Amino acid sequence: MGLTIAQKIIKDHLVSGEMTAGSEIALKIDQTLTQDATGTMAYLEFETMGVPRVRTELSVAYIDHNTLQSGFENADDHRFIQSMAKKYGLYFSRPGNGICHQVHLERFGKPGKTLIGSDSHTPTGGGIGMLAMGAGGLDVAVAMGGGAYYITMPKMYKVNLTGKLRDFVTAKDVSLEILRILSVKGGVGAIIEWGGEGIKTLSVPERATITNMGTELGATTSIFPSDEITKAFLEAEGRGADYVELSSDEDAVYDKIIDIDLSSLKPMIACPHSPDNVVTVESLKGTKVDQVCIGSCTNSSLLDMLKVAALLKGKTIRPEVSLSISPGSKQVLSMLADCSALSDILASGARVLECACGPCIGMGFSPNSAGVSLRTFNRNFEGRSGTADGQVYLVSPETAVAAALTGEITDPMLLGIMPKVNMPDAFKIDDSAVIAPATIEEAADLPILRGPNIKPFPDSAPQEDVLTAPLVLKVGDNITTDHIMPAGAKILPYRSNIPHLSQYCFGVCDSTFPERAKAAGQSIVVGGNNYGQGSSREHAALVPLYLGVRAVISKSFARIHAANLINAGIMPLTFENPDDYDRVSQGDNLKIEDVYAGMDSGKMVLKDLTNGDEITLSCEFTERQKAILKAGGLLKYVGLGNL
Ligand code: MIC
Ligand code: SF4
Repeated sequence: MGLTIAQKIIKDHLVSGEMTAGSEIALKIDQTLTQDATGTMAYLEFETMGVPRVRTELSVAYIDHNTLQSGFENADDHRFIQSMAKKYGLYFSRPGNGICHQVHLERFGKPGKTLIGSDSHTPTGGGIGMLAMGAGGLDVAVAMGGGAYYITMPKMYKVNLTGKLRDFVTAKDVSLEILRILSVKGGVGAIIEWGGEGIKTLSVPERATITNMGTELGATTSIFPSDEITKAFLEAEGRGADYVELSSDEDAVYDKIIDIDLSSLKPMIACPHSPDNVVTVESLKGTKVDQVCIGSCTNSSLLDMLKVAALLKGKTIRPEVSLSISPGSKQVLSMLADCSALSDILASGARVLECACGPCIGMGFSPNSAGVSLRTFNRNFEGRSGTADGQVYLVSPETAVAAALTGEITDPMLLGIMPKVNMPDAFKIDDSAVIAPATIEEAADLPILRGPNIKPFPDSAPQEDVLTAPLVLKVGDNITTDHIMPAGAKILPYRSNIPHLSQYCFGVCDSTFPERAKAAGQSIVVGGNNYGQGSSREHAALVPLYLGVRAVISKSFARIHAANLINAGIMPLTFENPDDYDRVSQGDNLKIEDVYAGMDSGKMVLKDLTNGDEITLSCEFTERQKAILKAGGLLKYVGLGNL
């Protein structure tokens, strides 16, 4: 039987396990990346492992999220990460150099290699045929230390593209269309391979937009073949030597095949507050728009920005609309400045922000009260923009420009003729904002620079055989990590200060949760389907751990979050019968006996001491996961000699 692209890379990197969907596999990791919002914690964790230097082929520490420095905290964290990078053998991408995924694609990614990153949009690398996955900071720390990365062997899905996109219909619309078809949980447990004749019409930045947004499907990752288009991109980056050809076998077998005819697609838009709440742009025409943001790791490539500049050229945006543009990298910004594109953008009335995540993570540029904001980003979760009642819609750069020019949601096809924009034959290469690590000899004497905002991380306790605890919070379906541990400019500076962060935990759902959880000592949280979707932030597990949460019971979990809970020593359990979700109420006292036997049999009995009900729970822990939970989390497990 033939292999898919992902199966080929997995086979080449398999450390242990069977390549059958559903079994646990361990992979050798070639490259890692971190960003600053998850990086500080990841490097603190790495430090405790006592490994003198990273053991990957390449590890890069990016600063791109926490770039507003309204106090000492973020600046201190940047210095800490820079000092760690220098000492432990990592490349350091300075603030201003760009968004991790964009820069990694431009300068470091290699087809056929494995990459994990402490950011859920790491699958962007799949645009050049990498097996690139988002992971919790602790998993990235272990990989930096030379340990394997453990995942469940995914199912294989294939999307076959035919035809060619019409002008004003873009890769972003392809992403929104697949979200409309599959929903935010449609990719859980799967790797999505993109193929068919239609992919020959998509450039690397367009492919990367698609693999980036595969994260919103809940997929383990997404991947394109590495072909002549990949080769041309790498050559234009001066990295032709990194090219290897990669394709699936003709007789590769897929668990699901979806066909999309690119020529039939229309401009699409995701409505508040979920990326799969997708309709055509046309159907919302006339909706007034207050703000437009262009950028993020989804749509900030040179190609995107050149198209935006060409559409804005000679025009001015509506007075009632505020437009921000964040180029994805220094390379992009500098090339925009070298041609007249940057002047065209500025002349239109846009505000050019730095090359960073910015508004995407609520790091500035929050919309006005109840403001309608059209963004070329990948997430529109409630409150994420920093304005609690902000109404965020996700669109392509073309649709974003149409709204900025007209003041309302407008089908970009009405803009007339799409100016021709070409990818350059050669990108401008200037790696001066990437700082190389010290040599092993120099490294020994280098200090680590720690600011006062860095507090010890929470101590986890081994799971005991009996758990008795109140149900302190019951939430519904599709709870995101932005619900569990909100981000934004005010909170993000405390990513290395869990006690401070804890007061905001579940703030979007119930601001009284932290106090209640603390008072309970230890507690249980109950959720619906797809609990923990969205980001890779391990803070969504570490902060509940700090507040005493010992188990989360849900109808189903998102992949990275379930792993983060186990890494933190918290049990993710599911209702065997999803309808049993209705049989427990917030405030009930719950008890699980024989936890260890349950871990072995895959079933536990939940007793509701308040209403007398007994409910069967499922858990499918691997031997390693059981050992991690019994040790009190991954850090302790690693401390027992299990790197
Ligand atoms: C996001 O887009 O939600 C983030 C911010 O990039 C996160 C990481 C984080 O919370 O620091 C992600 O996607 O993993
Ligand atoms: Fe940054 Fe937004 Fe991309 Fe997350 S989704 S990495 S916050 S640009």
